[in-house]
Amino acid sequence: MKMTFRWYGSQTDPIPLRYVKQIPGMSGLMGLLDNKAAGVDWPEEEVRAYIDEVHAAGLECEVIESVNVHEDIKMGLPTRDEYIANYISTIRTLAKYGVKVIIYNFMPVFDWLRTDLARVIPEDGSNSLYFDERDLGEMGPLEIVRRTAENSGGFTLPGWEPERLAQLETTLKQYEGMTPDMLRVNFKYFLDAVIPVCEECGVRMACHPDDPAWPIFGLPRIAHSQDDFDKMCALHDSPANTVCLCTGSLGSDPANDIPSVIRHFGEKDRIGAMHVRNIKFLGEHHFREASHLSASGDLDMYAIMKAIYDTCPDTYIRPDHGRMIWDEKGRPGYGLYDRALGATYLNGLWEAICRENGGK
Ligand code: DNO
Repeated sequence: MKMTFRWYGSQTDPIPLRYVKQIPGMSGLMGLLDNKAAGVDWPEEEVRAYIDEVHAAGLECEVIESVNVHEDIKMGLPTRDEYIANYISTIRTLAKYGVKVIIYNFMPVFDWLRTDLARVIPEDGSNSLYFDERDLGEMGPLEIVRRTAENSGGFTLPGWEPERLAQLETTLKQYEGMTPDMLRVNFKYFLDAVIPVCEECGVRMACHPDDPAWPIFGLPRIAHSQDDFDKMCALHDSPANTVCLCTGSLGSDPANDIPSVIRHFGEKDRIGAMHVRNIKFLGEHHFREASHLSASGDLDMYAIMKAIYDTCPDTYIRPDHGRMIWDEKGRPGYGLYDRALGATYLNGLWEAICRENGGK
């Protein structure tokens, strides 16, 4: 297992890379260029500059996240070929600089969605990302976008590129009538184009689950259960077509038994990377994010780490969203302190599991 950390680049991430390096056991990053609109070809000089900076800090950069898929690809419009060509060019550039896994998603319009980015946890005064479907109904898509932008503290948020969301009304209309199976046909078209390139240059695509793990605003969603990911793997069967198994996104639906889903895809060698975090269920389609500790939420982090150990021990993982603690001001979900605590806790579980099983 390689422990990594998400970092947004020195332009917009207030966390210096040396702080990341100082977290015990941190091997490298799950990086991103957070100023790239979906569909653009990532310029080689920018990729090189980002990765050089990471290497100079003594960290690896073998995983890149949020190479976002243009809506025209998801909608299957004729213009998709141009965006797929850009995507392929970006894959080749990233591979050239040592990237082994690319994390992306195939969610129409919205990447992840919350109804509150800083809900206070009454027990200890910290705050975390929160979702209540009842609030969503009252707000509607335009209001939720407005609020999310307003409450982001001035930080860019992954998957919330202003260029894409500016088209929101039009895009939502274009998706009307699209069924999950129709979206899957477009997904296959994309995978058939990019996976052979990945095979050729030694990269694995890792698809992030829908977050939360059910359809929203009537949009089709096709990545929120084991069955969905089985279908995704079958669309283009290849070791380069993998899952980014995000425990918190899939785990927002209690019907997804996360350790068992990890075992299922780990045994088939279809886990490209893992995002590991815990959540606390508050009711039907209602949850908040918790500290990584099992006792703080409803996911069994020991069972999760044990499933990784047993079935995909060489995967990349990162602590996912943290709470805001100790009065830190930072990007919602991506402060330093709670993610560092999370990484340390997960490393502790890992050491214990290795020892119990005769390893180091
Ligand atoms: C949210 C993240 C996602 C994820 C993308 C990958 O915090 O986990 O933005 O990186 O869905 O495309």
